[in-house]
Amino acid sequence: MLSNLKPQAPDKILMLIEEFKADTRQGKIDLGVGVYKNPEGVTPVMRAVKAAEQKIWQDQTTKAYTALSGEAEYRNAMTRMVLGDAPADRLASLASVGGTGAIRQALELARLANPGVTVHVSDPTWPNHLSILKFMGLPFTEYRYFDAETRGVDFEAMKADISKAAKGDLVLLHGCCHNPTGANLSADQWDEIAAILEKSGAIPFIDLAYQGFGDGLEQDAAATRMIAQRLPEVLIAASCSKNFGIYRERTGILLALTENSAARDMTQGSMAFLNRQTFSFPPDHGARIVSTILTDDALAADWRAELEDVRKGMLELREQLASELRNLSGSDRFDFIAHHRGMFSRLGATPEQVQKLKTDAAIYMVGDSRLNIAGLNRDTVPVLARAIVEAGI
Ligand code: PLP
Ligand code: TYF
Repeated sequence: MLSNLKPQAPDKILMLIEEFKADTRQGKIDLGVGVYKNPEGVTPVMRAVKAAEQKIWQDQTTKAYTALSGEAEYRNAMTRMVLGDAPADRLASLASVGGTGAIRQALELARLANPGVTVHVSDPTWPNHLSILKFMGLPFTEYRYFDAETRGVDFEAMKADISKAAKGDLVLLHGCCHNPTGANLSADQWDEIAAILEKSGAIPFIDLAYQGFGDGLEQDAAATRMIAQRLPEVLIAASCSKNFGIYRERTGILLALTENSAARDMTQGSMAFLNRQTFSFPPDHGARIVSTILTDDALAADWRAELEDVRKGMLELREQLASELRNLSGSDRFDFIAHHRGMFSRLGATPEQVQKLKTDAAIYMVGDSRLNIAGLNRDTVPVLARAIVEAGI
């Protein structure tokens, strides 16, 4: 049986990690996988996470099973973090295996409710969105998003394509910090998207993997909250991997806003069922870290302060890189780097130019010219800027 298996396409972002490790050159720079790194190149355990783990270690008296949907304390705390004052009578929630697990369960839920569901995704989007959709055999279509000229959003094209989504289709939107481009909608543009969805009856499915990495914890949730207020049905897949720095704990949540409380109860039951079919109880440790932090004023304040430092550090690097490139190139054509938000910016370089950066300068970024801003520090920004100009980008 197993000899019938065929090779699966590898994950190009994860392959870069191995390629980078194998490079023996001094001063090599890793701008590949989307993991936050401090100026020393370390992905730290956040202070509040350490403190929460200590508290859990001291206070926890059992490791018995929790609940299929995850602990209520975690789900309530995350609901508050993502949605603020959520319409609780319409809200179902499910602890998931990372943000990816929430995406998968959201798609499973949509398919359960509507077996022919079509999903609209941005062009480009996070490659795992596409690979999960293909694996599940769900029909999907891409809406135009990135303007290769300005490196911003091609909003007119996006609106035209999203207007084609039919009632009951899912429209997958990045809630903030678009991956891989770094280009995001303004608040007014979000309003226009909400109006289009209100009109068509297509259902927003928001992937929120970088809350707190863009304009701030509250600001990054603003679009999601506005959509949740306005649309009758909304799916939200949120990840705690980045903003709590607990990548390997696999902590995420699926939030589903339903039309009424009867639909909420049915949805909640279906979501618990989906967990049971997949892995039974969701992982608890990361979720408990998050709820311990969010329900303790001092820990929450310390976590928010550290997250703000992380966010501001990335913004400073953006400003520095844009300014170096302005000086070196004698033009403002790289200013988009300062306007982008989150960990990533898509440079708009050709695959050959990306390869040249790797070969000539030992600078690693994803083949589509996505770079991880957090892979830089004050000293490596000028190195990158020079290499970008030398590669003719
Ligand atoms: N969605 C996007 C756009 C992402 O970039 C990520 C990545 O890390 C995720 C979802 C899910 O992350 P995780 O499953 O590690 O929580
Ligand atoms: O886009 C990224 O780099 C992050 C991390 O299969 C990631 O989202 C990349 C690939 C993958 C899982 C996570």
